[in-house]
Amino acid sequence: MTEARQIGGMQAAGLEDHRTGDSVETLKRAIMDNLYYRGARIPAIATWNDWYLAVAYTVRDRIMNRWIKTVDVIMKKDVRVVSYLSAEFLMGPHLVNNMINLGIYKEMKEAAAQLGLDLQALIDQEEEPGLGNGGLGRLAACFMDSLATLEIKAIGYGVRYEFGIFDQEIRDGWQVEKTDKWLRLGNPWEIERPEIAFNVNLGGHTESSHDREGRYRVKWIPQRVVKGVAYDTPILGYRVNTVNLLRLWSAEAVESFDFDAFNTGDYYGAVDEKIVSETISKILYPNDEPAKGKLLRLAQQYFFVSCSLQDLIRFHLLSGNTMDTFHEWNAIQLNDTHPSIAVAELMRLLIDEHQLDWDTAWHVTTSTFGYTNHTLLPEALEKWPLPLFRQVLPRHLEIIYEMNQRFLEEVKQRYPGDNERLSRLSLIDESGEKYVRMAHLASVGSHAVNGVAELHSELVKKTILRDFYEIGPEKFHNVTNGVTPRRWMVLSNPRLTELITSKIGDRWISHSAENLRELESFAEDLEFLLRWQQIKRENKQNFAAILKERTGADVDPDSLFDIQVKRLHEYKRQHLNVLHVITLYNRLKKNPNLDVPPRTVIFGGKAAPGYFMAKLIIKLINSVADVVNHDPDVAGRLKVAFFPDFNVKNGHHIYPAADLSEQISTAGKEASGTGNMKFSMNGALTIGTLDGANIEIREEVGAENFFLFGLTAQEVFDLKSKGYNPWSYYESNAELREAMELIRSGFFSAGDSNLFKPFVDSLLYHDEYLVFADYPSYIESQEQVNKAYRDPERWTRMSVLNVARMGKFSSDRSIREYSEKIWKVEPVPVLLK
Ligand code: F58
Repeated sequence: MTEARQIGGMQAAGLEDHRTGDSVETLKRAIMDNLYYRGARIPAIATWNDWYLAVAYTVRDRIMNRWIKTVDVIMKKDVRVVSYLSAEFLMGPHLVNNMINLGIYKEMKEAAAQLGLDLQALIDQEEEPGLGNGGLGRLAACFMDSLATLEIKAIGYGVRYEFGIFDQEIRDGWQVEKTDKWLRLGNPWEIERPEIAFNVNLGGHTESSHDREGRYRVKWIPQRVVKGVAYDTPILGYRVNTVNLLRLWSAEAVESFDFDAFNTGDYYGAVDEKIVSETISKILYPNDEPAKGKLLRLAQQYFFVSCSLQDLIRFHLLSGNTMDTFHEWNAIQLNDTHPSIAVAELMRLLIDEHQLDWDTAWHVTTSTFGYTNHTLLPEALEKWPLPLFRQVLPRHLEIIYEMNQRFLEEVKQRYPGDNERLSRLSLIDESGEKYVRMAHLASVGSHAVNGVAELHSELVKKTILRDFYEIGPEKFHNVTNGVTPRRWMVLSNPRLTELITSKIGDRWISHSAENLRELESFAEDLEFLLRWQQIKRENKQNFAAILKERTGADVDPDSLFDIQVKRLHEYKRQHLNVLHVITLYNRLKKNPNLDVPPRTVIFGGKAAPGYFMAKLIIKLINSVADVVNHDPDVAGRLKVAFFPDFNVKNGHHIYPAADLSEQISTAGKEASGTGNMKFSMNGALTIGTLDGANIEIREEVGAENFFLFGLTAQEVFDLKSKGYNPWSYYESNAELREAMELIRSGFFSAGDSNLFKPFVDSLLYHDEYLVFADYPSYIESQEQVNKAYRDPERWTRMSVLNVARMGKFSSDRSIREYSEKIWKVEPVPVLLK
């Protein structure tokens, strides 16, 4: 039993309260009680969901005491709290994670079994909260796990979207989007707090005046007011007592009915008002695309930011503080620019609502915020058309103008006459149609700016924020991303976890960076390697069964599982992978005796609903799969599958089953990547470019344990500057021509040569992401993969060394770095006595 549990709750007093105790008997009774008293159900008529809820509440009850004690600690001690502001939190299912973090998984499994229930089936019953698009939202979730595990007191603030990321179905090879109704069967993890609610103004105009002391004052007369209501989810750390808070805001009408309208008989008009207000938190934007004029999205961002800041201020004042010390007790991290309106909102709250002068407010604001950038893609940088911005946030625009004027004045002093620099640095883009530049706002309003991997952080300084770097280089940091080993190893890969723990103990689970390397000493132990291989085989078998059930595809667990799962985007180059598949197919057709190991190439990932090319690439993958999988000439040698609806839950089964991890983005485009880490931690070897965190992964695991190919970021830049011509690569490579010709001719589309024309043309005439340029070296690297896989002992050793050397990529390490470099916070343990 762990230390935390020995001193846990009622047990300390020698009582096995059925509300909190951990023994099998107690858990059984608690489940039955929850089924009866919370669910109003008896076993005879209970559905799976009824049982799931009963088990979930039983687990939740065991978190409550720790949660309340954590709040106590924050209230009593003077603790600096981290607030992580993020438009997305892609948390994944809570039940199994909480059982693992509490340390009651085994007991619960036994309790369920004694009640005639299969715990795994109950775990599968949970609908995951898909409140994020991909890497950025999932990073926020890993960070929440690490913050709690490190006992850093933190709050995650975001939006309680009624509909999260769409569910993906594949019909006739195409992606079809289905609304995600995650709340349909109830959510046992959240607690509604109707009394924690704030009004948020939108639209309207401002009026200025002077107060009695002659100070300039501005009043915002909004066009509408919506109310944000808090929904709290406890986030428990691994085997500690700290339970942090995920507070998501849901939008409601200020009054349920507009009584005036109601009294005059306009019943429908009154209800309309309610519907419009609720729209704000209705749906997560599934966009990977240009962040252009979407009024509702700006309102959504402002809505959750304003509620969160008002909440923090309320808490700060409640503790007897004054607003000029807000930054001493609060560190707020902006997860990309989506919450960056917070800079202007905090200024507004401090000046308009709390009467601070500009300079004090500015000092408080800039000392509070840190900003993390997650992308260099120009089309993904948020900017809001000025008229739209004014329409939604008239007061904030005034504040931004004032900020800009003061800021540019300083720049002028430093670089007299450099007007170009001024226009580059201005918070307002005036080069054509006018825009508010959100990355500029976040940079000016924060004391720290960071990228998410070493290369990315360097490129941030050299490209999009270069002028800001020149003004204040000390502001810029790198914090390389990480992922939580609790979810991505312990929960997803119990077999591997057990093997590792049997050799080096379990400290690595919370101290990966320090302990996982001890595994290296087993890399020569043949018995160990054999067990390692068996585990991979079992994981592949398990995943193959799921794939079969979801898609009907039969795949051979003895073949090399070559997997690429991530959002569909041209820069991630799923199509480069497809070109390899077709090349391999052609080679096998020509030479049936070709000495290559059997391969199963698996893809998964969602495309933004409006991203035509990404959707066409999904269709292409499925079309190629259709031909390849039905061709008897390559049977048993090559298979292709598209796994639908890639999400956190599915990821649990996918990463542990991979032999080869595809991390093949154009160098300089993938800020970090985090899937790359999840694969490698589960013993997959990586084929990848020198992009994002791949570079650091390769440094850690060793160049000899990584399949490298492709141009470097510098070479990509140089090639593009001198003028890249995809044709020349096409013409000089026969296998590339052959592969493209099959697609063009309609070979994969029943003779329809129109279907993939946009795809073929885009590569032949533009090839924005240098697929053709990297093709030869990718193919050659895949040959190295084949060679290595042919030698199981060598492959397995490489796999062990990958896992052993991935400790750096635990999100615990990332959070420690943020804590030291940016937030200046330290762990504060929670005791239950
Ligand atoms: C991702 N960004 C980066 N954005 O692409 C990836 O390299 C990085 O590892 C990860 O962040 C974490 O740092 C990302 O996922 C989004 O999902 C946007 C959310 C808002 C709408 C547009 C996409």
